[in-house]
Amino acid sequence: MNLAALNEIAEKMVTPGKGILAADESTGTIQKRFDAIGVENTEANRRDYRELLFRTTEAMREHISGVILFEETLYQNAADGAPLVDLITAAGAVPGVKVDKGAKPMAGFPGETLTEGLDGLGERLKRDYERGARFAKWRAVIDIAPDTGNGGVPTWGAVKANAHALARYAAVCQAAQIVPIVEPEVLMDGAHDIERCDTVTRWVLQTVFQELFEQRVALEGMVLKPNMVVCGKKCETRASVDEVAHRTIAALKAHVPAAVPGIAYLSGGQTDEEATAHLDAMNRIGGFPWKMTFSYGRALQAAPQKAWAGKPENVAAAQRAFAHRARMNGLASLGKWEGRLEQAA
Ligand code: 5MM
Repeated sequence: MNLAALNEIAEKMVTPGKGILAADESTGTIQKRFDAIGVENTEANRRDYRELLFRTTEAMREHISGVILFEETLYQNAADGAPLVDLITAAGAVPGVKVDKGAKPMAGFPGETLTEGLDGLGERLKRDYERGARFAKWRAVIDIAPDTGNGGVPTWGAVKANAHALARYAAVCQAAQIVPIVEPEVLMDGAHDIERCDTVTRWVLQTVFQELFEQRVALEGMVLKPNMVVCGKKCETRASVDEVAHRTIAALKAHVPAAVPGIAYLSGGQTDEEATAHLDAMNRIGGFPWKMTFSYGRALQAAPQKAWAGKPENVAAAQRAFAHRARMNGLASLGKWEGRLEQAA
């Protein structure tokens, strides 16, 4: 493993003013997104949609440091035959690939999942590297649910198993000269309050970094993709932007070592503007040892998907919508976003 080279890629992924586009929806997830805009989920439509994003030249060049691809997209060509991965590289962004095989029901732990995909991972990474991928992503999913006589969720067994799988994945990536994005996502589904999200997020982060240490993962050669500390979607009380920012920074400061080059948050179902405002507030507060940016899926793509609706005549409008969100989040990564910029657009 060449740690200096891994660190260089990780630093590039969290370049101030830029962030990561998570365009790695699996076929089932993109089906849901396409259903919402009346688009058939064919390989050609998936290609056309992603190609329009990657060809949003200025936004890609100015505000996107890396793109997480679904395996299909990594090996797919644009309509003119050029590998899609080349469009990303030409824009100066780093291509990456989601290598987990999804969160599957965890045997013995009703209501919880364990992310799978370690079998054959080293071999897949070799091919992915040859195709141009320089980082990978693995998402562990931790749900929060009340105690209904079963002790509640998450359980220690599920937290520990998911953290261990994340750490093994990260170790295999680094051995293949690929920077691992380590994504432990505490879901915001449910009615839990922000205090509960805070407690679970801290527990999960602590466990993940313990496992990363035990599995000899070099923290300088990875990027962390966590959730922010937020209220559950169905919680009756809402937390202010300031509270989310302060709690998230405090949780991370307590449980994430300073050797990690950067934090790239997931949006997790927040509205586009919430995700931007929270990131901006954290960067305005500052005083932490890592770069803090975005690795958003929905919060970057909801607007362009709606604008596109599968129609070639809407491509320019979709690209404008994507460019706008990329610029807003780029500013948020610098703590320079203002709500009035949204209205102006
Ligand atoms: C883009 O969505 C990613 C893939 O999800 P599936 O494996 O379920 O298809 C997802 O992992 C995403 O990268 C992260 O959750 C961040 O996306 P959001 O929408 O939460 O910002």
